[in-house]
Amino acid sequence: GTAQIGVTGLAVMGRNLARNFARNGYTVALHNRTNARTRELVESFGDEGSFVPTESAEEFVAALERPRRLMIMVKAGAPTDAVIEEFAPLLEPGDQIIDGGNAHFEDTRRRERELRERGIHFVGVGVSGGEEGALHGPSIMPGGSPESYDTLGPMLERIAAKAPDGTPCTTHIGPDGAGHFVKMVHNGIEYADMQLIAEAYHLLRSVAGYSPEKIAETFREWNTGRLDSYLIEITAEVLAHTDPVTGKPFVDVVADRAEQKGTGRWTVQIALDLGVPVSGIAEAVFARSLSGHIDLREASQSLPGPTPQPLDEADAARFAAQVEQALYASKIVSYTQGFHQIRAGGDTYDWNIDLGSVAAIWRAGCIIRAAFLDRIRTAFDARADLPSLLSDKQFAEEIGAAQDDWRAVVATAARQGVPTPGFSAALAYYDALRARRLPAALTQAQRDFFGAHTYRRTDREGSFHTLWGGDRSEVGTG
Ligand code: NBP
Repeated sequence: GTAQIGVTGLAVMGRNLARNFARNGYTVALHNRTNARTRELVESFGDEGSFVPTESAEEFVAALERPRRLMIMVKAGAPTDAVIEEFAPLLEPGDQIIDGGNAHFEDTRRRERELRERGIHFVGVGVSGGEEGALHGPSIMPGGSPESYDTLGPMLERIAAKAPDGTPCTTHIGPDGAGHFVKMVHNGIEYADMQLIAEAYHLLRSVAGYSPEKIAETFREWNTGRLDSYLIEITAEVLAHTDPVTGKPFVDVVADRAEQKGTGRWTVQIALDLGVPVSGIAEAVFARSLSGHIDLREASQSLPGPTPQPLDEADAARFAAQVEQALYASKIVSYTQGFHQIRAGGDTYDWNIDLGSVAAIWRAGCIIRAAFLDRIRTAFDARADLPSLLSDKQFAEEIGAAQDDWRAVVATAARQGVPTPGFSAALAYYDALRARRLPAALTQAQRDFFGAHTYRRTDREGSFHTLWGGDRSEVGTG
């Protein structure tokens, strides 16, 4: 065969990735369970590059140059296993199966292990950027063996988005499931970013009394500063949009129930297993879940809240500026938590992930792309063992400068009855990390009281237990 890569699964993502490879000069073999999709692609876009359409698994495999690179872009889960089982027996040692779907990283670890025994490189690749990204340049997070990256990497670098400094938004993240793990956390951070933006909108609407158009203007302005990002940009576009049917602001005619596909939930589930406090991401997942509980919400409509206190124009403008500070500070916390999770995953699974490179490849192509990520890259590049993003001098200074306004916003939200779980959780995280002493001392003492779970002391080594049911003397077990 002559094709440098083959793509099977030609729905929106697979089709656009195949076109992206072809537009970059590669010969691309095409395959899809339903052959009509393959024919459609060639009819509509065949002149964009060199395609080899095929209609059977055998024909597809035969079209690939050796060692073969076969990319799967089908629905994650059972369909991915079915496709692997269909193709693996047709492959030879040294060939690569590349899974660009949204697989759970534990599935990727299992598949990599099983295929390694058969001599096949299984490369789990996180792809972010939606269908537009897939066509014009996504952010690509490949795992798998370093050998597989030697030949696949340059191809991914060609089709990936380019950061403002020109570097491709892809890098070898680490072995087996590392790429899908990092993609998962990317999506968790995306949930948190979106929740924080939603809270800022809610406050500007309910407390400052701004119209959606005025809020769109505010976001456009924020997008010229340190919050410059894709999500802020599209938020302004959504808020400025008028529903053509009713003539009302579009945001007012959309049902207020946020759905989810699962990567945010996975991030939180895995964070719980790893023992990493990702409270901002968790609140974002819970906020979507709460919005969907219509029955609960309807049953609660008559619960009392505070009397609204409208702001005059000058106070509203001052408040909006404070909301920008709160949003920025909370965003720093979300990324601090997300990168903590990536480090913890890397340590647990021996992936040796370079955090600066992760920030670097999120600068373009993906949904959370933002000017801010270049600063995160700089922070981790300067010090790979940075205990936390909050220990970076520049971020520490910025969050310190924002904290008065951040507190004022959270206090106003509480007083005015506007839910801000993201802002509030981020502030609580910040204050808990700052605290010299946490009430965890009391929690641990309680655990010793009812369960003899023992405690450590501040003044001596060892573990201790107080005879709570007896004379309350202390026994050392250290
Ligand atoms: P879908 O997730 O909707 O999957 C449709 C494709 O899967 C079709 O090609 C379909 O073939 C194939 N397929 C299914 Br379903 N079951 C199959 C089976 N048992 N055997 C063989 N093929 C099967 O497509 P998508 O939205 O293009 O997404 C592809 C992957 O990329 C997913 O894993 C998704 O999570 C991931 N992803 C999506 C985005 C995005 O923005 N949409 C972004 C990043 C990653 P058929 O044509 O014969 O039905």
